[in-house]
Amino acid sequence: MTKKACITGITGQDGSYLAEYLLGLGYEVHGLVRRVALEQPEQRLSRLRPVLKRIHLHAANLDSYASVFHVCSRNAFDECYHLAAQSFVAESFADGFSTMATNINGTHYILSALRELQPNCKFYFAGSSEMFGKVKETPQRETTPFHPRSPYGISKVAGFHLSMNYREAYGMYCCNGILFNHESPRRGYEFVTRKISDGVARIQAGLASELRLGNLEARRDWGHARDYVRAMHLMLQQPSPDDYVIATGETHSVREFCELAFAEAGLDYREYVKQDASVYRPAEVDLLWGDSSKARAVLQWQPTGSFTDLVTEMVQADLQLHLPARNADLAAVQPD
Ligand code: G4F
Repeated sequence: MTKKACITGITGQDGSYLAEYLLGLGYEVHGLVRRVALEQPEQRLSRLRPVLKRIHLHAANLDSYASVFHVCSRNAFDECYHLAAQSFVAESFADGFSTMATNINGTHYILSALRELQPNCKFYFAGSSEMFGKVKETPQRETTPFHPRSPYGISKVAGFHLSMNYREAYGMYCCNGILFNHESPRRGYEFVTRKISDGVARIQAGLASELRLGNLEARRDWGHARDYVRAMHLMLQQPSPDDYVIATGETHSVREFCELAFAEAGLDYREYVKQDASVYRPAEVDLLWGDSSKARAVLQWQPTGSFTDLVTEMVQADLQLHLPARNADLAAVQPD
C-alpha cells in the first residue's frame, strides 16, 4: 500500500529534498504550507517547482492548534516529518519570543494533534546540533549534554524533549534527529555558507566588491542536505524509535569555507572578506563536530561527498545563477 508522508517546512531546503526523495520511494507526499506560500507560488514554492504537480499541499498555520488539527483530521499519514521552524539562529536573538513560540508550540501542536487523531503515525523531529551549544565534549554524540546558546537552540531542546515525552508517555513512534549543519545550493541566503557562495558569485559577476562576515573562526561540521534527508527517512524505518546524531565527522572553520569558495572562482578571500562586528552573535557556538557512529551502525547511514565537493557545488551553482547578469552587462557595453 502507498505510504503517506506529511512534511512541515516542505518549502525549505530540507523539505524539498525530502519530498523528492520520498516521491522516488513511491510515497504520496503531503506538505503543510502557509497560505501566503500558496498565493505566491513563484517566490515561496520555488524549491518545489520540479515536484509541484506530484505533491499535495495543505494551507496550515503552525501557530494555530486548530489549523494543525484541521489538516490531521482530514488526512491519514503514516509518517510525519516536522521540519518547519524559525531556523536562523541570529534572528532568534533579534526576536526570541516569536522563535520560541513558533518552534515550541508548533511542535507541541503537531504532536498533540497526532496523538489525538493518528497515534500510529511515525513522527520525526528536526533537532539540531545547536542544542549542544557550549559543547561539553568533542566530538558531540547522542549522550553529550545540551547547553544551548540561543533562543533557537533553547527552542530545539524543548522540541526534543516534547518529542521524547510523547514517545515515553504515550508510546508514540517519535524520533529526534540531531542534525549538524547541512547545506546545498538550495540553502537560504541568510546562512553563512550560502552568503559566501552567493558573495563569491556576485563579486565574480561585478555586482559586489566585498563580503561582510562575522566570526570567521567558528567551526561547523558541514554536510550535504541531500544526505541528511535520507537519514530522516531511515530513522522512521527502524523497529523502535530512537534519537540519532547525523554529521560528517569533520569540522571546518568559516575561514576555511571562504578560502575554498573564493579559490573556486580564482579569487583570494583575503582581498574581499571584511569582518563586521555587527554580524557577531551575542553568544556564539564556537565548535560543532559530530560523531554519527550510532547512525552509521544502526541506520547504515553515511554521508557522500567531501567538504570540498560541497563548497564547489554551492559556488558553481551560484556562479551559474549570476552568469546571465554578467553577460547582460557585457552585452550592454558591446559596441554595435
Ligand atoms: O550558517 P549559520 O547561520 O548556521 P548556524 O548558526 O550554525 O545554524 C545552522 O545550523 C544548525 C545546525 O547546527 C541549524 F539547526 C540551524 O537552523 C542552522 O541551519 O552560521 C554558522 C556560523 C556561526 O558560528 C556564525 O556566527 O557562521 C558564523 N558566521 C560568521 N559570519 C556567520 C556570518 N553566520 C551568518 N549566518 N552570517 C555571517 O555573516
